[in-house]
Amino acid sequence: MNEAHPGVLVYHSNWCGYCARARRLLESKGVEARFRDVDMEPGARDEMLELTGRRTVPQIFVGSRHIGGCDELFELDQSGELDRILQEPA
Ligand SMILES: N[C@@H](CCC(=O)N[C@@H](CS)C(=O)NCC(=O)O)C(=O)O
Repeated sequence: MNEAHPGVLVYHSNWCGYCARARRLLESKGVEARFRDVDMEPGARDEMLELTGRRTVPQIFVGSRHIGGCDELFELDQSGELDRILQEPA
């Protein structure tokens, strides 16, 4: 992904298997995501809850679009939609 495409932001925690799975999928696509650790970064968990209404990690954003968690990321990938979203102009 380059500067012309939307940035990817992942709220995550280090001990979370779903987070690792989501991260591997994004890495396999060459996506350089930013990560916010909800356990280590003050305010990150509250921020995630406020933005998504959800308490589980990961929560994934492509630009301002809330993708959801790991399962939703994989569903989007299987339908081919994820690649399209990642290619949208920023
Ligand atoms: N179906 C969700 C599962 C996510 C999930 O269960 N995450 C765990 C950590 S691996 C979690 O946040 N647990 C805390 C909680 O349930 O409050 C996804 O695909 O993202």
